[in-house]
Amino acid sequence: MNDITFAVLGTGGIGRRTLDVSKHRDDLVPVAACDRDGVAIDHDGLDVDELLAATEGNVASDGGASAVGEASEGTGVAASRQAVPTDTPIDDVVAESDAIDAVLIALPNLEHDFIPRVADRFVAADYSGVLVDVLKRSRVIGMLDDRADAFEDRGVTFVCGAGATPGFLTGAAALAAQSFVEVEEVEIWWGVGLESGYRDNRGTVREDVAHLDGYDVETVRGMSDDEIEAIVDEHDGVLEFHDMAHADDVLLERAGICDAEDVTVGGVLDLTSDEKPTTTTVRVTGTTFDGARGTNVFRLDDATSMAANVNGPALGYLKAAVGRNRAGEYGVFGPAELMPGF
Ligand code: IKT
Repeated sequence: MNDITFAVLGTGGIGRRTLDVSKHRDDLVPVAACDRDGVAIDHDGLDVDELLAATEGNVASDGGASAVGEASEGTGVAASRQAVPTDTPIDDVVAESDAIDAVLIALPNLEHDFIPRVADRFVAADYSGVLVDVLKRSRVIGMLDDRADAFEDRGVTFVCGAGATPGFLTGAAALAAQSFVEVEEVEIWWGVGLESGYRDNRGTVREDVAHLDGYDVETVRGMSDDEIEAIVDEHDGVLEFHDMAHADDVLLERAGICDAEDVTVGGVLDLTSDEKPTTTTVRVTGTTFDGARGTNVFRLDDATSMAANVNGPALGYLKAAVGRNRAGEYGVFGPAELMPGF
């Protein structure tokens, strides 16, 4: 495959880390990055080390799961010598998108339709390339499906939910299901250890706290850092989640693997240690053509970090989508329909 030029919208945990991880692949050329106050564009390839160093310490360092990074006023991307301050960062990238193969949308979904509306701006500018998001919530998938015709008309290949869950682990479930003619249950169970605690991982922790009983995205958005920290302290720094409303269920159903109601997502987040509090596993139970009932298990090594397990797959899905796009396949794809190719 020819080199892939890509842009990153947002330089929170995922934006920064995908830029960093992309340095390990010569065929991935980051050409644009932005946050709410600045944009850096270089079609020959950004100097990622300079960009990350210039912005270091300005954002929560959460290595993986959240697109949210809290840049202090005037100190984000614009601090890089490759960047300029701007009030219109996304439009600035859209204006250059003719020369960009893929765009990773690593922005918080501020309003529930924020990311679909970002996609609209690329479509309106006649962009024909790849868009990738790392969203967790199911309702956004439907909004993207509503836009499938527009994507197909323009030549856009959109991959939604391309992180770990949904993402890598959804894809693993789809693969593990291949032994079975009937899938009964898919259980995704993750473990993440982040000793640096809440203040360094605000985006990720907030996103997860919203899944605890009695909380949702809106209530958590209105909570102060002290309030979130109080919840973390109440749990002695170890939060356990069950039946998380992650889009793995609808993404597996749309790929024809099983019914959404047969999928559960849960896990443990330990903010007191870098060790995973539990091994990340995907268990797929089903029946084979010859009548055996079994459970196929996909397991991540405890040594692999959340940052590795979110950002490698995000770039892997981006590369796979560029392959599809170059082959003329457009529309909306989930992580159970493509094999990531980092
Ligand atoms: C996500 O970003 O996909 C969700 C986060 C879980 C990541 C799982 C990583 C597994 C591992 O590294 O073993 C969490 C729900 N915020």
